[in-house]
Amino acid sequence: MIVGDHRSIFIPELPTTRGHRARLRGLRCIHTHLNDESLNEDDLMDLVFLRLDLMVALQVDKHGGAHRLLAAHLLPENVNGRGWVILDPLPTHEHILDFLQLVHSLESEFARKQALVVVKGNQDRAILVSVTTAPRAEAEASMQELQELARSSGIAVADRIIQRQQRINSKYLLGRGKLSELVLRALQMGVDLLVFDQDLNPSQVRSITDFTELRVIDRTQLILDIFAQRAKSREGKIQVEMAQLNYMLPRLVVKDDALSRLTGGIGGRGPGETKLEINRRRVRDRIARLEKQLVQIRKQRGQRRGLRLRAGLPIISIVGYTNAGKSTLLNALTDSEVQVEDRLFATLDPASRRLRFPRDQEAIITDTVGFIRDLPNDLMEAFGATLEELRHADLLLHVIDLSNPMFEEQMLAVEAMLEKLDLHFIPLLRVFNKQDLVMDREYVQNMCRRCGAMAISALHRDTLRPLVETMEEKLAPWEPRRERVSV
Ligand SMILES: Nc1nc2c(ncn2[C@@H]2O[C@H](COP(=O)(O)OP(=O)(O)OP(=O)(O)O)[C@@H](O)[C@H]2O)c(=O)[nH]1
Ligand SMILES: [Mg+2]
Repeated sequence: MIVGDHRSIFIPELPTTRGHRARLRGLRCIHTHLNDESLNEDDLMDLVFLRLDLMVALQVDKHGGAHRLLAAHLLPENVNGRGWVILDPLPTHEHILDFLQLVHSLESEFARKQALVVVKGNQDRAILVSVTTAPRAEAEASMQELQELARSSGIAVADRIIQRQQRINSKYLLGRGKLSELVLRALQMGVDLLVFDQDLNPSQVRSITDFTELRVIDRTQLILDIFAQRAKSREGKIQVEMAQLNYMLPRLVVKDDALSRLTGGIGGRGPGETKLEINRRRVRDRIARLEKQLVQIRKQRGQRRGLRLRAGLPIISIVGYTNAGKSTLLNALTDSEVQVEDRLFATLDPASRRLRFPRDQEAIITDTVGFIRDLPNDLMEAFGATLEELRHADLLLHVIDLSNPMFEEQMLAVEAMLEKLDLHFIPLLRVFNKQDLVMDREYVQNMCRRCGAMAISALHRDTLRPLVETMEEKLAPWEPRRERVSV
């Protein structure tokens, strides 16, 4: 029971009686309207944002008696572009609506519609959202990649929404109207997670979580989540946790419950073992502790690398966009069985193998973590050390997935990143992979000529011979550098 004044009432945080964020809340709001006013915009917004079972306004006459009842409820499916319906006004003295029956049938209709989104087990389901000023084609391509990222992290994608805007508001990413449509869509699809293609700043997160209980994450958090799931080595795990904490730190000003949703991430997985009620100081302490451990681990790795370098062999590093086929190529070249998967960031921990060339020359060949466009800065720093290994390479094999429509963008993104890492002085060989998926031979040859690349198919070893020969040629004048021997 809430008492307000003649203009408004203040609705506090409400309990969720039916226990799930993707269901109606189990509460009706019944309130009075003076001046014969009908259900207004605010009433309908409350209906949506609070997921009420029913919004009822009682019109009160000048003697204080209720005489008409106005009611609205949500719909499992939009009708004429609207996700709610206002029932015909009812005189209060009449025997009215069987509310329980109404909400019961509504709920089962919602459940039926939600079941249309196919999920495995208790997989998270999400709506992907892009709010962007980019041209449609670019926004679509980026959305496609976001979908791949979601799939790789084990999220079922219920819907994708691209909202193109003239200008992005740095405070509110979406207006209240748009946001209410999104929240309703989420309810209709049984979704309680929104994944944004754009990185959200703290006030944008708040402008959404202030209105809805949906969990909200952005592309960076999604990438971090994939890394968290896939990191196997101790070093990898520490690096990911550090990146997550660093990402979270400036966002800790967000109000508490929004925070727990923000940091709750996907499926309630927080960063590492860390509890959700962490405060900033504890986060900083934790980061400091992890940094110390990292230094320790890297010292040991430095020694290992020393051993390998002393073997006096040239080093070839395979680099490239994630899912380009780097690990597959390493396997094919060296007869190994490094894990290969059709998902983004299958490889996190670099693997090294020996490679013997036909003319008896030998080399060390290493697989690396995949690159991605706009790699989150926190991760970039965290993985800087892994990529540090690349500094010792004598040759970079840049593997590019020629069958991906965005291959040129991906190629340039990787090479820009190499430049940022100051690695552009190392000889680089562009390799167009997955040529078997490109039907047009002439196109392949043209592209090779244009980009100075060699076409292969890592799945078909017979296509690798020219590549192996070229690699050997490029390494032919190789001699151990003095610093190597002295490591
Ligand atoms: N058709 C075809 N598929 C390929 C080829 N090379 C790799 N693939 C497939 O592409 C997918 C990704 O291969 P990976 O070797 O895991 O790619 P990666 O570059 O190591 O990826 P990350 O480690 O995730 O960055 C797998 O499903 C491979 O089977 C190829 O030449 N042709
Ligand atoms: Mg790999």
